[in-house]
Amino acid sequence: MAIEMDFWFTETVNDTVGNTIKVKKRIFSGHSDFQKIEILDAYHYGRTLILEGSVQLTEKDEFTYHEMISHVPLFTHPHPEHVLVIGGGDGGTIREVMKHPTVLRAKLVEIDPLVIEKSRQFLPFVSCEMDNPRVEVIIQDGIQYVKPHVGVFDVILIDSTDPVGPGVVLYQKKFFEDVHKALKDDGIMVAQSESPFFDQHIVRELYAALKPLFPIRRMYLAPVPSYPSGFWSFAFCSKRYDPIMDNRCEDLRRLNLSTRYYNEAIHQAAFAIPNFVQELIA
Ligand code: AG3
Repeated sequence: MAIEMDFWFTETVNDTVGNTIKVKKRIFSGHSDFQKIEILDAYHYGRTLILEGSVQLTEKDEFTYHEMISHVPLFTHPHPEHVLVIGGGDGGTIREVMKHPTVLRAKLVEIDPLVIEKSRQFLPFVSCEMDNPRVEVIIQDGIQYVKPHVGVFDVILIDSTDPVGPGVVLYQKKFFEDVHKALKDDGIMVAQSESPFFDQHIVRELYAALKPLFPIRRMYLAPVPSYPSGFWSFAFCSKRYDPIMDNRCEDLRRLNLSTRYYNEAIHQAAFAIPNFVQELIA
């Protein structure tokens, strides 16, 4: 008789800390040209996507991350039409972008085709809008993709992994210069910016790199329980519009979007930053 062993997955956060979840079933495990990809079915979190040992999303809590990376900039820009998502091959960010009727065209540029393929196959709750006719999925290195573009996007969302493996270059100054150039004169960029508890050097360096480029820079926060510390940050960078003064909350009320985390009060409150985090980004 086979012995059922308990199966726990641990994300190694650092040398002395880990995040552990109990797994019901392994759905997929494989290596692409870029990284190790795992999809697990966990008891508490449901379907879980893991890249290079780091949890990228879970069925249970992906909504906070994907709603916040998308709606905060899209409800700040007065009329976002052309949106670029770099990374995010699972489709969760694009799903939220598609809730905006002003968006005519959204491009999803993901370097790893296997992430897209497996998300379509096993994570329909995030990949569900990839076939929307307003979405164009492009398999390419985001760095190379943005380079030739000048002044074409209203909003660019950087839905990257941690700065390891293929994600490293997405934190470098040269890349942000190219992103800045690819935006229109009133464009907005948001980049996921890691945990202010665990990734302090990354947060510090990232915000320092953004400083000379964008006149308006603000950090905002959201809880993502399955990520290290459960306390996640995003870098809001803008050429003209301020997320607190210029938001379109009337439209949010009018559109009656189905969001589970994001709302008018959260839009404002997310920009309240604790003192120890302010020190990191000063
Ligand atoms: N991208 C950011 C995930 C960072 C998680 N880090 C970690 N677990 N150490 C998420 C992509 C979802 N579309």
